[in-house]
Amino acid sequence: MKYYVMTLFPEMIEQGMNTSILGRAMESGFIELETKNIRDYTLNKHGKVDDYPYGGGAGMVMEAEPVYRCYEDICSEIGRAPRVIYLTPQGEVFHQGMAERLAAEEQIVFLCGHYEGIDERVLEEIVTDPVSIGDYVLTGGELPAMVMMDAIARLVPGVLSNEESAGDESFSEGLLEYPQYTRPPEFHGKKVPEILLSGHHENIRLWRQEQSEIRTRERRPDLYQKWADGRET
Ligand code: 6GU
Repeated sequence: MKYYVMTLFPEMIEQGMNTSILGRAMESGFIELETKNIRDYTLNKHGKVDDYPYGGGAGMVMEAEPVYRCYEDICSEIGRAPRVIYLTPQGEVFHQGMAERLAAEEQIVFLCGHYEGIDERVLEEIVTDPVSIGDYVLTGGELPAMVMMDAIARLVPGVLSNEESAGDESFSEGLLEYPQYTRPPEFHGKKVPEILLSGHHENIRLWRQEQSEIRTRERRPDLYQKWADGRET
């Protein structure tokens, strides 16, 4: 998987992606990352990337030309028109199923906006998927791009070890994950559920399944309903 990120803050992306499991995945070559500084694609000598909005109003709008030239550079590197994800609160809300589909792509281009957004005309030409990460407003698309890259990377074969593996977790079956415990057997007077110490694998499996269902019903009734509906059909 190769990620391209078009941004005015490439250091932010590179800093954020170099640690932990993602850093390791990049070192071992399962994930590649190339950031493109949109400012490098301006034609004016001051590197100006934004201007006042037509029609007035607060803030600045990112100009179409540098974004388009940046996009063309990436296209010529890849040799075809790639999938371009524009991070915007106006996009479809990101979810696990989307991460699973995107994990099958060879390259993904992320376009991060700032200020009051990007000139609509270039978005119309290059964006294939506008995506939001939830119903709240952030200052730019960099954090959302990193959220998506993290969620997608861990589904790319080789990125997680068997131990870290992506089977038993929240959402893999449409339910939240069951509670986990480690030593000591008692903490602040609270004991680890007896069944987990029993060594009876089938009973443990059933208990965890039940805990997942209870937890999902209580915390995410919307997910629970979907799961319950899917189980019937
Ligand atoms: Cl993708 N961008 C911004 N700026 N804010 C957001 C978002 C994206 N998703 C949720 N809030």
